[in-house]
Amino acid sequence: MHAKVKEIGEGIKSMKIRGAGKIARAAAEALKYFAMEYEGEEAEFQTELEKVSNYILSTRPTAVSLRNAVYYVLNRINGDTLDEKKTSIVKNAEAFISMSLESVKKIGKFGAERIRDGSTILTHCNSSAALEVIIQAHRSGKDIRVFNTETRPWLQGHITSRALSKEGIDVTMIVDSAVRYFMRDIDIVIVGADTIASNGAVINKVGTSQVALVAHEARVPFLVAAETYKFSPETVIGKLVEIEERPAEEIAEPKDFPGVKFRNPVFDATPPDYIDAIITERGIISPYLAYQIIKEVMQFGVES
Ligand code: RUB
Repeated sequence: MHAKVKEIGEGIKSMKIRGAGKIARAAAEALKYFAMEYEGEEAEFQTELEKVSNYILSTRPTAVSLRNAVYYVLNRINGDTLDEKKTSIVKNAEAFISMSLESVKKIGKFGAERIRDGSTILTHCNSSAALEVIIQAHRSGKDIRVFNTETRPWLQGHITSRALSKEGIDVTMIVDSAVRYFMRDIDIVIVGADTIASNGAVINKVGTSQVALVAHEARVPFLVAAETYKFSPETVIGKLVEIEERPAEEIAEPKDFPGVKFRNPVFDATPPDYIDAIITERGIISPYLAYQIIKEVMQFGVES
């Protein structure tokens, strides 16, 4: 396997590179490096490209952004000669990466409009898109406070707390199970997404659906910040979103608990009924418009 591709693949598997947007951009970058540095035979290029793509696709199962990034690059390859194809892959990968980064900025801009001055925001896990909304609201001069969950077992909440504190935002970290206790102090919840299904269900870090349920009970608006490449064309053709289950060791040391079984699903699905809006780079939409987004933006560009 190509060294840089392997490094990126291992980075995604080990979660050194994590978050649906970052893994999508890393996937595009892996294909770019492969194309740039390919020195093999022209006749073997296609087979090698497929191997590399399949390897990248196998790194993590839940975030559709990873697959959408790979198909974005592959479906737009043009040219007849090897050099033309290689150049086209590099161009496509770069176009995906800049589109992705611009989308996050736009989401931040649109989402920040929804944050009222004086608000207390709750977020779960570590989402660059959700953070961008919060940070842009703060930078526009709004006086905000944030509560963020520590996010067991991987503690992505630590990354969130540090990032917000570095921005000078008033941030309080709480344990995941304290969400209902604090919901009375929260004005708005903002989270990210790994995948949005055609029925508008949002798949995000495990615990998101509990946060949504509690917000729904307390009538606190629940918003999702997600680029449109997190919408899943695969779900239109009947595929279910695979929920990644990670090793028990992330929860505790199993040998210290003889006879105890562990389960560690790391994502869950929040039904659209609990979601007030999804902030995309194309605007703020109802979760029930998911099918429309998939149809227009993704053009069902799925390899089935
Ligand atoms: C990360 C997670 C994030 C989404 C969105 O899970 O659930 O909320 O990926 O993130 P993990 P972003 O840590 O297991 O990858 O907005 O940065 O794409």
